[in-house]
Amino acid sequence: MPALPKLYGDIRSRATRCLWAFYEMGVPFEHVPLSHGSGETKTPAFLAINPAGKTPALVDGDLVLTESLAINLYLAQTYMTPLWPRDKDAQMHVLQWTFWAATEAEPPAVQLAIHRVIAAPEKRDPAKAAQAEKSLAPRLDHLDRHLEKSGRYILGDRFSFADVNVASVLNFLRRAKVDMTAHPHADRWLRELEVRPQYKKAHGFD
Ligand SMILES: N[C@@H](CCC(=O)N[C@@H](CS)C(=O)NCC(=O)O)C(=O)O
Repeated sequence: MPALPKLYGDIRSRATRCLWAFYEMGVPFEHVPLSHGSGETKTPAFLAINPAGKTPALVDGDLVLTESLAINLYLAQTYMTPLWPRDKDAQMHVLQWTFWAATEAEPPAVQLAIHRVIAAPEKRDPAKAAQAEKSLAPRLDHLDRHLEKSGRYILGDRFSFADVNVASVLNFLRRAKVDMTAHPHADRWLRELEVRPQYKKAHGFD
């Protein structure tokens, strides 16, 4: 029997993005919950998998893959889930929104998360948090306007990897106390995704 795909990274890391993807697809996998804060990602054994010493990493047969959102795109295409559309244009829209998440949304989102949620209180810089929130606002406007038109999900009626990848980057907004009243469609969409059982399982909330 072929080995199961192996995902490295614990639930306090971006591995949650890939855990969520696995649970949504219902594909069996092996979870190796390495903790990035404890030196476990800097051992020779793990550095042989990801020389950058970061999680998540995926090993599937001969393939070794890093970058959380790329892992999700690989899973989507390899395991032929309904979350990966068959239509080429829709597939390109999943890529478009995934790149948007990585390049437009994630840099300010991570700054905001660090300075409002993740760092020890004495290490948080309120000015940096405010700057990140300001930078995020037009991006949230863009997503909000899109969701106003598209409807329930990013691709319209169908839940897809566009939703998983974008929401994975923005899912801490409520914890960071971002005021979402100017972004009601994005707010509604995030709240709906966060109550999915697969989302809760990936984040250890179940
Ligand atoms: N762009 C990468 C970021 C990976 C990353 O920074 N992972 C963090 C955990 S969320 C990590 O392993 N940090 C350990 C370190 O930087 O040494 C991805 O999306 O996978």
